[in-house]
Amino acid sequence: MAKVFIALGTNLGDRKKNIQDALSGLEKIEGLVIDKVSNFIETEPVDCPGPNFLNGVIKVTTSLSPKKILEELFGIEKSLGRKREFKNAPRTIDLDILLYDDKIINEPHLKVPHPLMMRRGFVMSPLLEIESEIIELVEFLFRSK
Ligand code: PH2
Ligand code: MG
Ligand code: MG
Repeated sequence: MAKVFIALGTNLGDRKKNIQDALSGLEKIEGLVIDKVSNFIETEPVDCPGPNFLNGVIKVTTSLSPKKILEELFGIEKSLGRKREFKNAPRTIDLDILLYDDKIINEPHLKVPHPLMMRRGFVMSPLLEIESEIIELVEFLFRSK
C-alpha cells in the first residue's frame, strides 16, 4: 500500500461545497482510503489572477498506481465541472498529487513530487499540519532530483 498526499484547491463557485464534493468523490474511489484531512485555508492566488482559494491537503493509503490515481483525480475534476480555459484559470477544483511514497516520477503529465510544492505555502502549511515529519522526505526527494 502506498502513502500518498493530494492537494486540493478551489477558487470558483461554492468553494466549501466543491471541497465536500471532491472529498466524497475521493472516498468513493476503490482501492483508496482517506487517512487524514487538513484544515482548509483561505489563500491569495499565487501566479494567477482571480479570486481567493480554499486550499488543503489529504493523506491517503492506496493500492492504485500513480497513473490510475491521476486518472481518478481528473475524473473528479471533470465531474465538478472544471474547465481549462487558460493556464491557472479559476477552477471549481484542482487535485494534485504531491507525493507518492518516496517515488520520483518525471513523465510529461505526471511529476512527483509536485515540482512547485516546496515553494507554495498554500501546500506546505496544510501538508505539515497533518504530517510534520514528512518534511524530511520532501527535502530528501528535492535534493535527489
Ligand atoms: N494553484 C495554482 C496556482 N496558484 N494559488 C493558490 N492560492 N492556491 C492554489 O491552489 C493555486 C494557486 C495552480 O494549480
Ligand atoms: Mg492540477
Ligand atoms: Mg495545482
